Amino acid sequence: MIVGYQNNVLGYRAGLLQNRSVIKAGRYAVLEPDGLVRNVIPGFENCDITILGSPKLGASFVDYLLTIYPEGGNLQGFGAPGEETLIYVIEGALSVGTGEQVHDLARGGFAYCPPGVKLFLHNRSGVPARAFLYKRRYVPLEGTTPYIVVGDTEAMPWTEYEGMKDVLVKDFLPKDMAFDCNFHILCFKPGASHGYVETHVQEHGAYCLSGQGMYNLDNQWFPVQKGDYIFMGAYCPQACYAVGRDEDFAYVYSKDCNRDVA
Ligand code: UGY
Ligand code: MN
Repeated sequence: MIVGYQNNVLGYRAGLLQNRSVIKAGRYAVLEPDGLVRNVIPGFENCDITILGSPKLGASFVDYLLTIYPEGGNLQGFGAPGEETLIYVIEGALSVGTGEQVHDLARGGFAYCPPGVKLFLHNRSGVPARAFLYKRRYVPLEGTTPYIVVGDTEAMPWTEYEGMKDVLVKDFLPKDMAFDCNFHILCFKPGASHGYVETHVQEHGAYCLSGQGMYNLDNQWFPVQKGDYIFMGAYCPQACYAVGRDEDFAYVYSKDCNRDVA
């Protein structure tokens, strides 16, 4: 009886000590919010900050998830020499400095800083804010210079993604060869899907903003939902469809672009 009882307790614990996160380093990863831990990163004060995608996973970039408490942020400036950075506000409001200029960003707002321009973050709103942060070593292109871009994705119109009426996209950065990456929001109406399984050299780090979907990564299917992070490495086959009737499945993601492979 006692052994049986212990087995039940162990079985119960094993059931609890399990989540949906999957790691295939270099290929793909799904990180669900349960199990994410706080990291301590120089320069960030009064924040919960978690490193998501990183070179340790096979990414050429680093993605972070941030909760910035009142008066918290990064007042020293983020972005080492040669690095580009981008912040996207998921929830709440943030004062964001791009070098000398300060912008008040609300949900959906973003700021891109090219190398040499530091990104300053300060939550002056009195309530916590949540944000998705990115950095990557910029790949220069002779004759071009990337520049600061600040925008509001909530005010941007949707456009059809690859001619599909039920898959919509917003692009953050201008079409300009100076940029070696871009950010997008991709939105799948209930039941909508990619038109084919993409297989490409570019990498993605994606944060799910709403809804639920099934994601094909390297020809295995995974359930994903709002709050999950997905890393897709170079050449990782990828496609998804939205699940549910009421809510769109949408994610914000990065994609390298406009450069040859060294
Ligand atoms: O832009 C893209 O490559 C995008 N459609 N990929 C993706 O959603 N997995
Ligand atoms: Mn893709």
